[in-house]
Amino acid sequence: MARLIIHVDMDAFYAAVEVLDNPDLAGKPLIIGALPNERGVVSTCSYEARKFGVRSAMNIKEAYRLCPHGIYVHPNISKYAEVSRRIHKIWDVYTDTVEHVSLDEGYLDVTNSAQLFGGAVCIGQDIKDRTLEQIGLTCSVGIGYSMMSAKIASEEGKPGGLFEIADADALKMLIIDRNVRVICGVGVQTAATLEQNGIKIVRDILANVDKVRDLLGKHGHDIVRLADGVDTRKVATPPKSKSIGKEHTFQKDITDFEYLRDALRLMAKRLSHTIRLDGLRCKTVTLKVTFSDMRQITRSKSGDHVSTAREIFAAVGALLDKIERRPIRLIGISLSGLTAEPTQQLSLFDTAAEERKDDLEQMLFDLQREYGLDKIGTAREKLARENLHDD
Ligand code: TTP
Ligand code: MG
Repeated sequence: MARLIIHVDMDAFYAAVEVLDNPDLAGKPLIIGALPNERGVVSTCSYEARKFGVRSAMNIKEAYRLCPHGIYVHPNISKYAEVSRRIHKIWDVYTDTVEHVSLDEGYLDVTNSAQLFGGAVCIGQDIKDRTLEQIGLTCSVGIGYSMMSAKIASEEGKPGGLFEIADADALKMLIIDRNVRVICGVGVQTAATLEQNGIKIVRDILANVDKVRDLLGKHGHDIVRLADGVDTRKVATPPKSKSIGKEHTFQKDITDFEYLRDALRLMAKRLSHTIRLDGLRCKTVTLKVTFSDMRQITRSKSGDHVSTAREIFAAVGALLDKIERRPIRLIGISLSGLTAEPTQQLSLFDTAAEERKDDLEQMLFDLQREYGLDKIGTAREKLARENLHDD
């Protein structure tokens, strides 16, 4: 039986979420990433900014040269993750087989459920409508007979479209004269190797099957199959990630360890928020540090399962106290050994005072879940937030 795969990809995702929060930004060239006076790159930009040639991963200085009148905003990953969770809930209505590729992109295998909803096109249209009504954002939907065809279809309809590629012949007709990069898994390096051997477009791959296999071995074999429209990869709900982390590269190297503690406090809060929204706790807390000479170290602490910001910060703060006091370029935290929080959580602390602090943190967490992570916090956190932004 032929498969029915849907690929959904949000349009200008980070930028669109920022517009949702501040409608004055609508219709303007909006660039999310580093600010022009910082070192860093563009995460994404609105379609208005793309008209000036600005692109994801472009150096921010180059973006500023192309679009000096653009509005430059730091990314706020926890905000996008929150929106992403709501988007995923819409997709989950149509099938149990969903693969979340990133915050804004996913595959749905609707082979068995399409009939129930009036066909794959109806599901695609429904997803677009609901995403607009419930979240206020637009997405592009591709329908295909395989993962690659669905992905190419969604790109075809970008922004805001719905496009279908019914079979291998339709796919080949569409991509035969496109650059080899259109094939999944053909990155810059592979494309360069192929081009050095006179293979620039999909048609060249199909006309030089043996050459591609000789040049690239097993990878070449896969590329030939994909170029021929054969893609048997299955949509797979990946196992929950076993670790989660956050890190920050400073504009200037930092020697003030109190400042570093504030940075860690803020990261601990954000990580705690993320794992608690997923009902998780962690066994190991790791501190990652890159010194000004680029030497990198990690220090870990394992023990009782923890999930609150206070517990995570206590672990990571103690690790920070033990490292050399030298200028630091990057600092980060990762949490591993993630497991589901038991419903009946055991008290991790003995004294009543500490339990009261946990109650307070729980209240804060509930408020933040309701009103947004950055809206509620202490004055100290506000200060740290003003100096830091998510990478
Ligand atoms: P994309 O889906 O590649 O880009 P997009 O959603 O901004 O725009 P569109 O799909 O309409 O072309 O990536 C999703 C988000 O991932 C994007 O909003 C920002 C982030 N991202 C980066 O941070 N760096 C990158 O290099 C890329 C490509 C994306
Ligand atoms: Mg996108």
